[in-house]
Amino acid sequence: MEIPRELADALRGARAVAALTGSGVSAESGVPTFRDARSGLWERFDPEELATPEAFLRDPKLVWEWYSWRRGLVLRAEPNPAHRALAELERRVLCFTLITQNVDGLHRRAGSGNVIELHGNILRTVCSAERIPREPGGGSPPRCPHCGAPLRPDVVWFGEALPPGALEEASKAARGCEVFLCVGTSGVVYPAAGLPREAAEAGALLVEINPERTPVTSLADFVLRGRAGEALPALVAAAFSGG
Ligand code: BV8
Repeated sequence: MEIPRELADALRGARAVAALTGSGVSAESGVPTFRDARSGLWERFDPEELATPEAFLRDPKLVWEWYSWRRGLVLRAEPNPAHRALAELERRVLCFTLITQNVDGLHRRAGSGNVIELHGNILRTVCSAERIPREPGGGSPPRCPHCGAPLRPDVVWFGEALPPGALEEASKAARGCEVFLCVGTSGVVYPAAGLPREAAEAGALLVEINPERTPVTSLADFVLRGRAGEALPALVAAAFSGG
């Protein structure tokens, strides 16, 4: 993939860089994107319906099993070149912040350190009554050993607040960076989807990496129209290896 020289030079010269990732970054690891997480027996369910407190209250077993299916996919997945390129970028840039909407933990497994998980992590389980981490036992869903309430995945559902401080930290990184990469997200879920505009309005160079157009496209200074697993390694090579 051809990387504009101006973009490569800007990335190499940046003191602070931030990246917002969505499930498109994990697509090449075999983890279905959020809005595609309805394949197979989950075909007839709408992820936006299942990822809600109401769905869990109505049918905890169904929601728990959907997450167990997704957790299984994540545990079998490996970080792909997109995740690894972002971990490399963190090693190359003085101040790098990775803001992810993904709940699969693949950025940390690829070696990224400064990761803000805006929507939690599917591999952690909490008591649904206290939101305190608990080890899942058997059953579907398993019960909290202390209060008996059903356990739930430690993710942010629609209508729920983001983890305390996460959005403030992400917003600070967006406003303080010179280059903001928006990778593999449809840009429709707020408040995360507001970060690219916030970065651009604060003067950052905004780059979108996505095979498709999104609401971010019209704001972007550069658009790399392709897969993250191809574009990100090409971008890092062009900026830091003279590639
Ligand atoms: C909140 C965790 C308030 C769970 C998720 C009306 C207008 C505006 C906002 C709202 C509204 N009504 C309600 C809201 C708020 C709502 C919202 O934004 N709704 C949307 C749908 C309109 N937001 C919330 O509810 C948030 N909370 O506002 O709280 C509050 C405050 C105080 C106190 C109480 C309450 C919480 C939102 C978090 C929801 N949880 N996930 C789980 O995963 O099960 S969001 C979910 O969507 C995932 O985390 C996912 O990351 C996120 C965004 O989706 P994407 O990652 O972008 O994935 P998607 O499939 O959409 O797109 C994939 C993209 O990848 C595509 O563009 C594709 O082209 C691209 N792609 C594919 N392959 C590749 C690729 N790109 C690169 N390379 C590839 N190979």
